[in-house]
Amino acid sequence: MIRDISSIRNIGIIAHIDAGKTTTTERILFYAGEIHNPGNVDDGNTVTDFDPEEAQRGITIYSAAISCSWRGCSINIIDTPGHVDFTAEVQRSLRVLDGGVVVFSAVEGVEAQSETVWRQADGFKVPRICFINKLDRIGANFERVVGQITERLQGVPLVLSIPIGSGPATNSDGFTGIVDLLRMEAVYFDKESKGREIRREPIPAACQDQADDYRTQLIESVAMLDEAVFAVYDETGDIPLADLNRLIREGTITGQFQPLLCGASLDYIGVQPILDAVVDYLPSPLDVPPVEGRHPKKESVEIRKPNEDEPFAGLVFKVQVDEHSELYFVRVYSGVLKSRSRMLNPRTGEKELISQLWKMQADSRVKLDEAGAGDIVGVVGPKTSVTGDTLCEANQPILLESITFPETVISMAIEPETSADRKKLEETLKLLAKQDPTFRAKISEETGQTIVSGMGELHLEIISKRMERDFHLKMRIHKPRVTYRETICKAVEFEEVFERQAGATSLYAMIKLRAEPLEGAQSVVVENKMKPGAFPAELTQVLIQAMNDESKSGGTVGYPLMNMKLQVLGAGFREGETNEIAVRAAAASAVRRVLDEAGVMLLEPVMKLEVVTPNDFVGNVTADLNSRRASILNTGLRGNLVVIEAEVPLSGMFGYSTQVRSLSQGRASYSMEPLRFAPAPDSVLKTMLGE
Ligand SMILES: Nc1nc2c(ncn2[C@@H]2O[C@H](COP(=O)(O)OP(=O)(O)OP(=O)(O)O)[C@@H](O)[C@H]2O)c(=O)[nH]1
Ligand SMILES: [Mg+2]
Repeated sequence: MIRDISSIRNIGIIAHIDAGKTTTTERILFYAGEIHNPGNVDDGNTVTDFDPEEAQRGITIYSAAISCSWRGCSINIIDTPGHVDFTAEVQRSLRVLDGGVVVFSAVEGVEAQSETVWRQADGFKVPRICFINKLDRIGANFERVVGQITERLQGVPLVLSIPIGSGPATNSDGFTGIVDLLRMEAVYFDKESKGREIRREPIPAACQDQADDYRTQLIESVAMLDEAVFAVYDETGDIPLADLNRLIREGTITGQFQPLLCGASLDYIGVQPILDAVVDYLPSPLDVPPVEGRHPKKESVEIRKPNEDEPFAGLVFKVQVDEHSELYFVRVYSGVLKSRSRMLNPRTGEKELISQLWKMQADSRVKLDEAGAGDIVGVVGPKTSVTGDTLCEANQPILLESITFPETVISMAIEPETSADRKKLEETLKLLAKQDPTFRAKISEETGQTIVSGMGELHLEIISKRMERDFHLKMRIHKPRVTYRETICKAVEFEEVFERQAGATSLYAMIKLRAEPLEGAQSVVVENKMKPGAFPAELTQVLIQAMNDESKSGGTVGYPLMNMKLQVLGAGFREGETNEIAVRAAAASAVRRVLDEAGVMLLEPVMKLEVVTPNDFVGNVTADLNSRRASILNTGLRGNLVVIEAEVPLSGMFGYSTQVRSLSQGRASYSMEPLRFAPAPDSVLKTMLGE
């Protein structure tokens, strides 16, 4: 079967919470003919928010990958969550996507999380189009949002449509349709057919001047991209539609601008133009650079082109788990993935069974025999792979860059109510961790309790609900707490000698070690600084591995170590006495000695916080923030609301959502994301050490 890779689009819908991603996705699936009755987030019946917890809360928690087709293109859409606790879902989606649709609310404009996802998309070099949604709401302001995209995001919006009216359609000047600046026509979406019937009419007089201005801007920005076209424009004052479309595509894919559309998805206005823009302007897998990785054994750079004749390489970007099944979402970068085959996971060295392949659609799955380069499919069969793993052909291995996830910032203790549930809890935690790379679980050595950690209060709440609902576990759940980190206070250098007599054999190993604080390192960096040949190669490997293992087991009060570097400067060897056991023992005591001699400091997660409030409540909000050890960085205006930007230790922010509502009669909103780890007040460590 020959597939046309140029007609594939892998796109993600990304935005701040509540901008309308899921609503827009639902409408897209409706127009693409995948569903007959579009659902609504508020009724809890949309395709992509299918999880009961999502339906009930009206928010997206898990990104969902769904396929549909439009004008001969096969589109894989990932609807992502906007809540900051689930940012990792966005991150891993962006990693495997070729293009994005960024949704903005016409009322709230560019919000904190819009900035985060925009920056992430910049990081992955994902070309994108913008959609200004909710133009039917009171307070909608199209031009303000276009301005914010330029100023706050340093974006270059290329406006392709402008709204006709603004605010509720019941007002005389309400939002009723859009002006298509490519064809210079007004476009209206018939309500009866839920927007399926489209009427094109002359531009209303009230919008004509504005439309002319935007059209001129559009033509000028596009004409700049091509000399020949610019000459035509210079002579005739216009550009033919075909040239316009070709150049918009080029400029979008190379990141020179972002086509911008507008509408109101809830009211079925302006959604088909998004689909057209996805097809016309966003890249196919052929338009993005070939994927790069390295040979798992040789360190050489390997490249795989999006071509079915290349060896197969794919990336697992999501694992969906329930009690009975595991579905692996794989982006195929090159070659062909066949069902009933075996593929190598180069990280573990194990071969994984590919027993079934599924195309995920709105309310069904279609079984496939194979999936080709450029596609996204669900795979059943693998057992040990995790998110971020590569799958490839065993005789032509490649290790793609994995996906890195932020450190957890909050944890809580849980205990099963009956001891019969203990084993089940262990299995459930394993499954959940497999699905969610920002979720961790471990048993506390002091109390024997299970400690789970994650990205925020909502994250942990959702996980405990899932354990009860899907896995039928009954648990006692303790209050969430901040997860601290430990680091060392100063640099130290010493020789650690391990010597032991065990019966007739004696063991010996010596390590010369230097440890120093290292700002900005997420974990402990271990470096081998020994001269080649100074110590046997296999034992050097054991030594470095043992250093890594030991530093993962935690610092003086048991929190993970970070921001430090360990350098092995030398090692002592005695024939017949220095073996693996001796080296490991020496490494373990050397790391403990580092902590003793350098002293440990406790680090706490500090969050970036943005509170948006009506002016009346600024005093309340600020006073409260000060009592939470916040430092306020900036106070500015966004429309008629005040935006307060601050940095604040997470430990003071539990229960903030309730508090901020009561301080502002429910009018203020906020968003918060992990920023960095910073030294915690001395008193916190003293309390932990019982001093
Ligand atoms: N008035 C109006 N409301 C809208 C529009 N689009 C979405 N909404 C409403 O906005 C709310 C949020 O919509 P969602 O589609 O869930 O937003 P989301 O971006 O998917 O939200 P998260 O996934 O939780 O980040 C819902 O109550 C929608 O009904 C629109 O065009 N106009
Ligand atoms: Mg959503």
